[in-house]
Amino acid sequence: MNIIVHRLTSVSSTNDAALRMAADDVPEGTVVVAREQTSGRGRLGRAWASPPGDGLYLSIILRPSIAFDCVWQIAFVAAVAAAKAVRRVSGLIPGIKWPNDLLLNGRKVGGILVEARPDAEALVVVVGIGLNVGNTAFPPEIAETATSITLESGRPVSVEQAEDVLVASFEKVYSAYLREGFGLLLAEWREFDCTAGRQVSVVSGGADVKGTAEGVDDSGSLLVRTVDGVVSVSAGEVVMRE
Ligand code: BT5
Repeated sequence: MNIIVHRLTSVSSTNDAALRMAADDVPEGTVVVAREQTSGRGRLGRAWASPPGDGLYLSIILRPSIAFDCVWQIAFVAAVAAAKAVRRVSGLIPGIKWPNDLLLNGRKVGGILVEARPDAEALVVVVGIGLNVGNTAFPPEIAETATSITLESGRPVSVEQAEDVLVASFEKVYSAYLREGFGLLLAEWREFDCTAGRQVSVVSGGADVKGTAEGVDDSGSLLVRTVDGVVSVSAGEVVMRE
């Protein structure tokens, strides 16, 4: 994959910019990085706090030869790549909270938003990754749940350094996934899984599944042992209970 980075000072969302560029036939490996996002997006219409200065906001354009119904695997690829990058720059071992939140010491340090468009020729996938790098404060609504690499590690990591490590990590993990398949990647994902074994409550399509998380199955669904047996959850929000 040939990496070409486009740097923007400010943009609504790097995913929006990347989706627009992808429609113009830019090659796989094109990366959009912005210093700030004015409407950074999370999943399901949620916002991603994206102030200028201390956060990394980037999107990578991919054109993988995979079926549309395997696109969720790319979010797992991104989570493993980002977890390895955070481990490298912080010296700490991050956790992945299903499906793809990145945590340091139980607080959210990064998030992943994968969006796909079935193009006329081939599939286009945009992988958006947000990482809190040097942030020392957060908006009140996430002050209790968010953290940054610097806050947890005490290391003065720059956004540029985090970007370099993250892009290199993504390139490596993504090409291994294309070469070796999803099995190996899932094994790596499981090594970072911080949900397994925990008491969880999963809100999924209006239902609330409570029990012990037992990891993910081969289709990326979360397995929860409830009083009625093991339930497989394909989408939802996990709240970890003490
Ligand atoms: C995510 O959504 O975690 C995906 C975030 C992806 C952001 C990147 S930045 C580059 C690219 N361009 C974009 O526009 N987006 C991507 P979700 O799982 O829905 O989590 C959103 C929730 O995380 C919010 O509702 C808040 O509770 C919390 N949150 C928001 N901003 C945060 C931040 N900077 N750090 C930690 N938590 C945050």
